[in-house]
Order: sequence, then C-alpha cells, then structure tokens
Amino acid sequence: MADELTPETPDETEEPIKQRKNSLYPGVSDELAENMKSGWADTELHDLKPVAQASETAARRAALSARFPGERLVIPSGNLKTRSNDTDYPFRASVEYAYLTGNQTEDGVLVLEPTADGHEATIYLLPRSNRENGEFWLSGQGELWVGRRHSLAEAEQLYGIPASDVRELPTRLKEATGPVRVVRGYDAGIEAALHDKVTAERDDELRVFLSEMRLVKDAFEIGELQKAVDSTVRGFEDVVKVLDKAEATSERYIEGTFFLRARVEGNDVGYGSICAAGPHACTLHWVRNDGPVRSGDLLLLDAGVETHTYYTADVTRTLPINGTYSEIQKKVYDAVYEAQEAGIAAVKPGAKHRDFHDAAQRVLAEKLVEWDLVEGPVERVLELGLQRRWTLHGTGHMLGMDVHDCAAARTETYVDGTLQPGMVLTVEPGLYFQADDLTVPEEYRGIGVRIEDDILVTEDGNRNLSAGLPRRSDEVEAWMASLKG
Ligand SMILES: [Mn+2]
Repeated sequence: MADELTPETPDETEEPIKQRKNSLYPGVSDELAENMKSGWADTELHDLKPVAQASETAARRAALSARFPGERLVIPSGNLKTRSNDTDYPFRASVEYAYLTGNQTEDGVLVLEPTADGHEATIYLLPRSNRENGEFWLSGQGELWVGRRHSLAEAEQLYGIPASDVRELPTRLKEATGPVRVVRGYDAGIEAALHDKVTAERDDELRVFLSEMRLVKDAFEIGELQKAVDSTVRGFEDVVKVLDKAEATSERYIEGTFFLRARVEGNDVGYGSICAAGPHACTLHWVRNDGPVRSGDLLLLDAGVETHTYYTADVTRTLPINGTYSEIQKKVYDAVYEAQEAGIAAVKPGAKHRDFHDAAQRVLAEKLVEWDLVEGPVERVLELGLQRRWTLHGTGHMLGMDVHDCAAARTETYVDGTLQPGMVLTVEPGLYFQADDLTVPEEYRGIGVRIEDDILVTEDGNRNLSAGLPRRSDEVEAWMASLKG
C-alpha cells in the first residue's frame, strides 16, 4: 500500500512522514495546496433508498427508548484498532450500534436524546472531507486515502436518522445535563467525555438490555441468518472440492478456500475458521490451521460466513478426508449424529433452553458407557458429569450478529430461560478423544467429531437453517463423492 505523500525526491531535512499527518505539510507548495482545493465535481447523492432494515432498526430504537425513559443513551460504533505501525485491523462496528442503526462506520455514535414523549435519535458521523482546508488529501482520514464517505444528508436518507458531525459530540456530551448511559468498551474518547456522568452499574443495564433484545430475531434477521448459512453451505462444498490441494499443502488451504467464499458473498467469516485435520479436531479452538491434511484422517471444519449486515452462520461438519469413514470414525461419528438428532428434537417453543443440551449429553453418556470407556450406570455418569472428559463443551448457543450471540443476557433470560419462536441457536454435540488420552483404547485416540447446525425455533417446533449440508454419515459420503466426481 502507498504511504502518505511520499515525496518524489526524499529530502533528508524533512520531518518524518508520520509526523506530517495533520501538521504543516512542509512538502506541499502553496501552489499545489491552492490547486488541490478546486476542480472537483459535486458528487452529492440524492433520493437514496433507506437500508433494507431501516424499519426494523427504528422499531428497536423505539423499544430501547421505552426501556430508559428520560435518559440520554449513547451507543458508539467504535474506533479503528492498530494492527502494527500505521496499519489497522479491518473495522467491524459494535453489534449494539449496527443493530440500532444499520450503519457500520468507524467513529460513529448513536445518541438518543430524551424528549417529553420518548427520545430523539441522532447519528453522529464524520462528514465528507473538507477540500478547502486540505483535509481531503492531507489528513490520514481524508477521503483521498480511505475512500468516499456518505455526506450527513446522505446518511439521513440511508438510515432514517438525523445525522450530525461527530467532531462536535464530545463537547455536547460534556455540557449535557441529566441522566446518561453509554455502551462501554468501544470508544475511549466518548467514554472520557462522559466519565463524570456515568456509572458502571447503570451502563451495564443498558448493555444487558441490548443483548436481551437480540434473543428473539425478527423476520429480517432470520432472512439474513439463512443467507449466511446458504453461503456457508457453498463454502463447505468449495472445501470438499479442493481437499486434494489441502493434502498437498496444509489446513491453510481449507481456511483460504472458505475465506474466499466469505469475502465474495459476505462481509467476512463470522469467526476464525477452525480447519482441524486429524488430532487437531480435539483442540476446540484450533485456528492456527497450519497442520497437515492426511488421507485416512478426519477433517473437522467449523466455519461460518458473515453477511454484509453482520449475521453469521456457525456450522461444523466432520468429514473423512478420503471420502469414506473408517469403522472407528463412523462409530464415533454416528454416536454424535444420534446425540445431535436428540438435541435438535428438543428444540421447540416452551422447552427449557437446557433441554437440548441434556438430551444430547444423555445420548453421548449412553454411548460412552456402552463402549466401556466409563463405568455406568448412565445416571451416575450424568450426575457426576464424567462424560465431559470427552464431550468438553456446551451443546449450543444463541446465534446472530455475534457467533456467541446475546452473551450479556442474564442467566434467567438465556441459559435458564425458555425457548421462544424466533430464537436461533446452534446444536453442536461432539466427542473428542485426545491423542494422549490413556483412558481409552488406542483406536479412539486422536479422533474428534462435532456436528453443528443452526436451528430456528418456530411456532410448532424448529427449522434447521443448515439442512442444505448432509449430516448422516452415509449421506456425507455420498455428498462428498458427488462433489469430487
Ligand atoms: Mn458454535
């Protein structure tokens, strides 16, 4: 990438380039500065259509307003984070901000100002770059470098919220009176402006409410989650087609292949893809993906495409790299499949959130006892949690704009709560026999299997959003054969 304003003939006496940002720009002649001010076309856009979710974001702001009457609410998008020196990580707006506005711009802030009968929303954004003062091409955030931004008038049309210059916001917040809450952790500058007005306890109530709002998805969100899953299905197909290339290189080939699909059809992957071949499958968060891919081993692929609106899939399949499960692989796989079937069957409105976890764990415990890996009876195993040496993790979680969605929700509304139509959650039992686990016969060691699907709670049961990928072992083999053929 280009650096800013690299002079054609470097002058040793000049300030280092980094220090020239927003300073006096000694490398720029008065003539050039004057020249750059003018000769630019007016590109203002008119009659922009609102973003697809504009009515949903308005309804969400109304619900938030009703929960905190008379209080000023501040929801920042967040700032760029430095990766190294003068390069930044790709920006992802805070979920709370994106959920309430549909906007994803860095440094944005949504403010709900209390009024007599509710709140008035304003979205604070960086306006288009000034060309008169040189900001357009001399500032690191100038549009010449980072690309055209929407004008404030354009943003109003897109998001259906009045827009203001974010550079004025810290002063406004410092001068504001009355109760205020801020979503913490995203914008240190905004938090500093409010530091003497907010408390951690009150801010946490705002964060919790915004997390619990997302427990039940609206129709727009369910559509986006289905899109994310559909792209993910195509990404898994892509991977199966190139397993020979992965064998010739490493797990990275799988990661890169899935990432291509995610970037072409969506915004990104929703989380670091777990491309775990052989015994790496037993490392739950294996994201180094630098290991060998060998015929005869299993590949545990846990990956999800995130849509342009930030909704992510979270799907796992455990595939035989050569297309056919060995006897012991199939034995473990079919047990996990049976556990997942029991788990999915327990997902319905009115069921306790824990029911699907308990149903899947019971099947796995039964198998472990049946295989003589742990001493029964099954009730004793479950009571003492002895199966967990090999099941390791919970059986599922809410899914949405975060892969582990609604994480700030209170226990009583989430893990101790009841399933309702519109909730979307994963059902993902697994069995993992570590390569160095001396308590199991050698043939089990190094085998890890997880099957994970994304399940929507419906009025009368559930719908598997990821049914486009086969799960049963014989169907997985047939599907792989059809893609490789
Ligand atoms: Mn998951």
